[in-house]
Amino acid sequence: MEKTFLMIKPDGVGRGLVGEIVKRIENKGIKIVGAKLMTVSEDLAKTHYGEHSEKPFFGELVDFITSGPVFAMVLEGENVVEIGRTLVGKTNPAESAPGTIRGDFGMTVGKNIIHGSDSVASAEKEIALWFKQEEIIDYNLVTSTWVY
Ligand code: RTP
Ligand code: MG
Repeated sequence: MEKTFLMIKPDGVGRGLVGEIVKRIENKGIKIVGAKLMTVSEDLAKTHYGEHSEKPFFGELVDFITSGPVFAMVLEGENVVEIGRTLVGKTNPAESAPGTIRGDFGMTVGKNIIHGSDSVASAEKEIALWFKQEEIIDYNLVTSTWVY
């Protein structure tokens, strides 16, 4: 089954939005198979956002993501990478539709509440970077019967 990586950024955790965001994920029918509150080292931040290392905002992005705890999650479900990005909304909250997490809670691109893997390949890389194998739990979610 497809997996993706979502991470509530320090602004989302600091504003007390973890429960609201987890509720949206559960309500959608997505299975949470890994979750942890954690601080992010500079190394981890730089590796995670490596594709942006030449961008002018890279330093700010690394400072931001290491500035407080994040809530990291591995999610599982059919087509969950694309569905996860749809729940998250567009990169810039100004372009994110109401009903999406960034559309409902974000104001600026620099503090946009949550990260979501942008492809199956990125999801695989990011899950391996952020989670140990034993932190990902295989179990049955009863509601799956009614979702698929
Ligand atoms: P993310 O990786 O965090 O899920 O965001 P994304 O795919 O929607 O957007 P991406 O292009 O990967 O950008 C990564 C993060 O960099 C920050 N950013 N700042 N100041 C700027 O113009 C700018 N552009 C991007 C955002 O916080 C974005 O989430
Ligand atoms: Mg991205």
